[in-house]
Amino acid sequence: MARISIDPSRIMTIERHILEEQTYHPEATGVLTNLLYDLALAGKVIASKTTRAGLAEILGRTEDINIQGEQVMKLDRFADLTIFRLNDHTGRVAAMASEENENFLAVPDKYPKGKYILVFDPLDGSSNVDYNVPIGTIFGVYKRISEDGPGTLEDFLQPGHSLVASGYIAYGSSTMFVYTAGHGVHGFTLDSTVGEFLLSHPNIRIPTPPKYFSVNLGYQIYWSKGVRRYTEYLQGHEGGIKGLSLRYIGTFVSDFHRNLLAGGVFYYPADRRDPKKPHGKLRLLYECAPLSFIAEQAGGYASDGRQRILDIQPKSLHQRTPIFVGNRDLVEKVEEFIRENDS
Ligand code: P6P
Repeated sequence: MARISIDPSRIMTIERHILEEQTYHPEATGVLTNLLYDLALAGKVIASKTTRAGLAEILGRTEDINIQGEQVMKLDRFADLTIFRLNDHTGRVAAMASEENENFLAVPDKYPKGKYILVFDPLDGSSNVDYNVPIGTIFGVYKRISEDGPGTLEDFLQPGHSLVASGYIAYGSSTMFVYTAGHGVHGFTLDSTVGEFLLSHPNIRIPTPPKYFSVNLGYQIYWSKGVRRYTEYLQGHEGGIKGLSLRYIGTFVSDFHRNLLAGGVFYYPADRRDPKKPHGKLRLLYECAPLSFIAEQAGGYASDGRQRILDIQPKSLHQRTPIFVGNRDLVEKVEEFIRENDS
């Protein structure tokens, strides 16, 4: 039988990779490195539950309704608590904010406060849990702007271009941890036999030509004229692009991840269905900005249709924004359609 020679030096764990990344930051003290380790650990813990949701009595809904007006899934709650508890005592963060909590989460008085701010969507796509559809976790890390002591609301209201790191964990056919610390995008796949995330996708760049477009066509009649025209362009009408396939899972992380690796554009535009949500459904702080940082680090671009997502100055924790993200030329094209067709 042919011998399989594995060069152990080629096995790059996420811990070793993050440590090497740290060399890009001479001023680094290792705190961000350790914060990213903690998030990778949270990913392993959450992954261990998502693959057994049906067996671990964490399938289904709690009685709670979150700030978004959505029913909280048991796995949502588990993921939210896991990330909070892995980070509340380490002295690396000054405060945290998550989709599941109306106000930001203070670090308990008894624990030291650190220099970073952590924002996260603990379980993106959780409404899909009961149907065995892939789900994910999204996170973003900022440096605090308040001096010291407990974090403040202003620490969170920073534009995405101030992010020092961001990433996501995709719980699908395999569990992947994808992150950037400002020097490219790197993907790791969980080898559950050894419990390690191993480097599987170094230096991810969004490929061209793109293969997919991802949008919920069910809402097409509610979109602006510019977005409807753009969608026809993507479908090949009148001089549009030929050959794009439509893929839409209904989990932002999963749709984003596929387009990151295969090329494509994901969009969740503003629509006129719900006057209470004139800016679409997805949240700026802990969904759109972190993934937009990833997209730009991989050579792509993200816009709300008129401006760069990473330049938007947040005004509140749960602020929503329309988003178009993926290959730069595809995203710049929608800005053109919106300029030409929408007031
Ligand atoms: P719709 C999941 O509920 C989510 O927040 C994102 O992960 C996903 O992209 C979007 O909503 C799907 O929304 O309205 O198409 O079901």
